[in-house]
Amino acid sequence: MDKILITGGAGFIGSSLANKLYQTNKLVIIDDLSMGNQDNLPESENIEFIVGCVTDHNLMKRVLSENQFTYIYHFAAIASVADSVARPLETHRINFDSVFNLLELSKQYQQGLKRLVFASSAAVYGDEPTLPKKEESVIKPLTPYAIDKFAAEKYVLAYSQLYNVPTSAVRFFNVYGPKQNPNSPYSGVISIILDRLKRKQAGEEISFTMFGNGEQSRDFVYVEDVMNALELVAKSDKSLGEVYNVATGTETTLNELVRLLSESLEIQLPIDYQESREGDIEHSLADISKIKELGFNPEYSVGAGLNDCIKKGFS
Ligand code: UD2
Repeated sequence: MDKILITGGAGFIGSSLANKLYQTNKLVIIDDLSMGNQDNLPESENIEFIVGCVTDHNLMKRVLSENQFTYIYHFAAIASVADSVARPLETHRINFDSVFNLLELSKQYQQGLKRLVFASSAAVYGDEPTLPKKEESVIKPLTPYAIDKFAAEKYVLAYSQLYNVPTSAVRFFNVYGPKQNPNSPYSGVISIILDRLKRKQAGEEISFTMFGNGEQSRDFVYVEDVMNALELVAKSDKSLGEVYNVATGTETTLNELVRLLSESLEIQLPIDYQESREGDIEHSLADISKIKELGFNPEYSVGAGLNDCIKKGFS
């Protein structure tokens, strides 16, 4: 059995990966439960769950020096761009320093490591309007979140070149799926719409707040497809020292999302239109030809992914 470290493993993407891997691997999961939830994880003797923060050097040193991992997935982060603007220093400690520390500890202690995969973000492209985004498109990080993700990503890839720590990075676009926490105003928009629909169905007087006219679009990628992308990136020789967009290469407007969900559930969700959010990007779309070269082929259209969410979350 491989031993795998997942930081942020009680969060949305980390716990989805843990659920996929735990039956055939030994997992060590570190999460400070700031956004994650231990209930996202199954009870299993294959999972060692550590409540702690990736900024705790002593904890990380103990974990990295006492275990030999085959794969490391680093998802722990302040995941909200707005939060990073409010708390730049703390964001930097969590989203940058922890990565640097992990790289150093991996260099020192992880001689058998096959791959460290770092979760970066489409935020690194900023608001430069040319679409679709290729990995080598103009980078324009505009917020502490994006700056730290980009800097960390660069270090991650440089450690592969300079010190033979086997690394790869992924730039997630808008990932959605069951287990996504809808409780922050900066939660993923699909989790928020699903939450409002659920509450409306339960009889609550509730509306969805649309920031802008709903014609903004995103490249929404279903978490099941993200799991396949992560496996390909972690296991391919070609991906060593490389960064990949993780998306579907298709764009969907918010209006389209609301329409698809309302039709599937036969619920009319009242929309409360508000001013656009400051700094909101109008359109975001990935070019996924690079990850397709590894064999990636997204299986879920937005309609199929949303139906799967409904099946899993509305039972
Ligand atoms: C996503 C990522 C973010 C960062 C960014 C990079 C998520 C959850 N966030 O932010 O971490 O990587 O991409 O560009 O994936 N909206 C509403 N009503 C709501 C909530 C959102 O209208 O209640 C709008 C929002 O103004 C935006 C769109 O929905 O136009 C998508 O918002 P989001 O927060 O899901 O994701 P995004 O693209 O801002």
